[in-house]
Amino acid sequence: MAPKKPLVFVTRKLPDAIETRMMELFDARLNIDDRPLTKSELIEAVKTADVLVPTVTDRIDAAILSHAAPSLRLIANFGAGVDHIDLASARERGITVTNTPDVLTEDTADMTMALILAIPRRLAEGERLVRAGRWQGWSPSFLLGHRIWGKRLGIIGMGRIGQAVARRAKGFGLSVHYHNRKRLYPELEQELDATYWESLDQMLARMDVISIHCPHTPATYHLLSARRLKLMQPHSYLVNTARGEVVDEAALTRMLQKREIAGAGLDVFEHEPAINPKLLEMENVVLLPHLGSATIEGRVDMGEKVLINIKTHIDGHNPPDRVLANLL
Ligand code: 8YV
Repeated sequence: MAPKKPLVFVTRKLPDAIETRMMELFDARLNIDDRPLTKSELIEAVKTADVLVPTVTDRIDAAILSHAAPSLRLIANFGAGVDHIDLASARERGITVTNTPDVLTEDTADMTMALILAIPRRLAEGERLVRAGRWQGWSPSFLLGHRIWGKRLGIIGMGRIGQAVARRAKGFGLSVHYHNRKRLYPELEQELDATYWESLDQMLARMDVISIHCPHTPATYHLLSARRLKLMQPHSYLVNTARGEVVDEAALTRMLQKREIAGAGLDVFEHEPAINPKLLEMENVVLLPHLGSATIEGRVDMGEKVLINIKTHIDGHNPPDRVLANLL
C-alpha cells in the first residue's frame, strides 16, 4: 500500500499549475473559491493539517496555533513577509516556518519605481482628469510636477528589494542613500553607489523621496512615527511597498492634508483592505491595492518555492527558506 500522503491545507487560490502539482504530490485541500478564511475555518485547518500554506490575509496568531494538532509540522507561507504569523508560538510548538524570498524582489522593485515616478510626475492625477473628461488641451503651465533626475532617494531597509530599487533608481538619475540595521559590505555599497546613514532621523531630513523596504517586525512597527515623519521636508514624497504598519498612517494622512509633505505612493496600508477615507480624497497620493508582487510569473515562482519547501521538509531535509532559522 502506498504511504499516506501528507495533508496540505492551502488557504487561498494559487495558480492552476501549482495547485495541480500540490494535488499530485500531497493530499491537498484547496480553496477554489478563494474566499478569505474565517478564524474558525483556520482553527479547523490547523487541527487537521500536516502542512499549512497561508498568505498575508491569514492571521496565524498564538490563539489559532493553540489549536494545532501535533501533526502540524510546517507552515509554508506563500509570500515573503511573515508578520501575519506568530513566529514565537510556532517555534515553541516546534513548527517550522518557511517563506518565498527572492522570487518577488524584481516585481516589487518595479512597482516601487512606478510609484517613485508616478507621484512627483502627477501621473494618476493626469489620468483621472482625462477619464473625467476635464482635459482642455495642452498648456505650458498645466499639471506641472517635479523632476526625478538629480534628486535624492532614501531607502529604509537595504535587503534584496531595497537593493533592487537602488539599481533601478540609479538609472533614473537619483542619488541613492540608505538606512539599514547593518551597513552593507563596502564592495556592495560601492556597486550600488549608495550612501549609508546610520541615523534614520538625519536621512529623513535630507531626502526628496523616501522608500520603505524593511519588514514589519515589533522593532519596525511605526518606525515612521509622527515625530519621524515630521523630519521629512515639505517638498518630499513617501513611497511604501513594504508593510502599512511601518508607518503611522493617521499621522501621515494629517501631514498630507496639511501639505507638510508633498505626496505619497502607497501599495500597503495599516489595516488592509481598509484605507483611511481621507486618503481617498487627496490628489497628491497614489493608492494601490497591495500589487507589489502581483505578476503571473511571480505567483508561479512563489508557488514553486512553496512546493520545494514542503517537499524537502516532508522528505526529512531542512527546507531552503526557513524563517526562524534565518532569524536565530
Ligand atoms: C504577497 C507580500 O503578495 O510577499 C509578501 O510579503 O507582501 C506580497 O507581495 C503576499 O504576501 C502573499 O502572501
